[in-house]
Amino acid sequence: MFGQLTEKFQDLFSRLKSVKTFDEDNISKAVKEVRLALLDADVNFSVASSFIKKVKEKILGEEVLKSVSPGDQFISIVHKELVELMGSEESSLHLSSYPSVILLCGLQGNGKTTQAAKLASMLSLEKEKKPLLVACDLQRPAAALQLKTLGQQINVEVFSVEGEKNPVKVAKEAMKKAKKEGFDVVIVDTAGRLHIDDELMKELKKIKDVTEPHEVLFVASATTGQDAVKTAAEFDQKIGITGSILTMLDGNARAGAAISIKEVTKKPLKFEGIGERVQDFQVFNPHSMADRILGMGDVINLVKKAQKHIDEKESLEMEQKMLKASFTYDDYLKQMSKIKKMGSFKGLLKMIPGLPSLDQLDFSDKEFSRLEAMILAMTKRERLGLDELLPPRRRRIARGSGCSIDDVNKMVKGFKRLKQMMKQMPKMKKKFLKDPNFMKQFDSKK
Ligand SMILES: Nc1nc2c(ncn2[C@@H]2O[C@H](COP(=O)(O)OP(=O)(O)OP(=O)(O)O)[C@@H](O)[C@H]2O)c(=O)[nH]1
Ligand SMILES: [Mg+2]
Repeated sequence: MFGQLTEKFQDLFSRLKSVKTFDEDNISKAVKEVRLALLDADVNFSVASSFIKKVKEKILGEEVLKSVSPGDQFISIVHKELVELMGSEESSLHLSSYPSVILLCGLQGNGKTTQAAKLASMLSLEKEKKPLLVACDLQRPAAALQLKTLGQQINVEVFSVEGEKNPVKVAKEAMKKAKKEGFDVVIVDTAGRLHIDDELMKELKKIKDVTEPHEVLFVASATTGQDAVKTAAEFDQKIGITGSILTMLDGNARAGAAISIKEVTKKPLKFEGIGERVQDFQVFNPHSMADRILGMGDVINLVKKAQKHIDEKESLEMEQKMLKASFTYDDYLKQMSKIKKMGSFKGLLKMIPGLPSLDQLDFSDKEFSRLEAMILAMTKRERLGLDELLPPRRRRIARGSGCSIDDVNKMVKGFKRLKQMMKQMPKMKKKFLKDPNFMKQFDSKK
């Protein structure tokens, strides 16, 4: 995600592994590297300076723990400080009276209209709210149509007034409609400009006055780094924002905005856009962001994604099975079918860098049918792992499922790998925090 910055951190961390003790000199050098890496990633200058000052103070003030190496302590302090800088915890939406209003603002092309739809979709699917999308961008003739198309996709009503030139009037009408028809949340999409101008600000202020929003979210593109942060601060001064949404994190993103926007505006980052599709949207989590910046993968969002598809009771049962090492072929089939529903398994695993290449576990519909046929061709005892799958049994399974012996061997291998990987999952992140090279050992086992 943050390419170069993450590489620089990883490089520094692996060099710090060999440091036996910290002294003023090597701490200063390490901290200087962090500072340069942050500035290169377009982090606000004063944010970067005060960040490294804090890191240095913490390292010098930290009790020397015998059990933890200096390098590990350094990584853990940088991680902790990054999390704190980005707000420590997830920040929820303040939605109170009915209807609650969310006003989206920001410069042109940063993703306001798309995030309006993403937010509406999240609120209706996950929070069971009834949102109304409002087209207050009357600058671009196609803007209302864009919102309507998105609304149709997600089954959310879009309010617009054909031929109306004044967005304030549209906003007023929308509020009337929302109150009358019992909408829970009103999400107002507004016009963007290339640069901040007075006219835009006046218009936004008026829309804000008539809608009295609970949330005014500034939509910033992560590709613009510090510029986005400066613009956010100006919007905050002139309009008053309650938080930000960071978009385009899937592309050539720079970490600058993610790291500094909260510190500069003193308003939390609430959501992040990670792609063009409506579902490419998630709550901003400072821990997950710090993990991604430092190259520790995105275990938090991986688990969240998985949980959306696997109900809690089932996942708890599965976890207990893992702990007891009683994971069976039946469970394997169940898991594979869930994983399949989650989308590309490979894509999900990419969130955890350094994880073994699990190409064998990435499968097409046809491969999944074969897997199902093979497991169904096994006896009950075999599926429970009570009978070892020796060659004669494997040949029988191959015949019974119409697959080759090679397929059966691959299936058994895949099962064993998943079983082992799942057992290690909770430990992985902990280990990784201590040793960035930890994951590399798996690569060599390919
Ligand atoms: N890759 C990527 N593209 C995104 C994301 N969010 C939005 N887009 C795309 O970015 C382009 C601009 O998004 P819009 O939502 O139209 O931006 P806007 O701020 O409403 O633009 P204006 O109305 O012109 O001010 C569209 O092509 C979106 O599909 C994201 O998180 N990642
Ligand atoms: Mg728009």
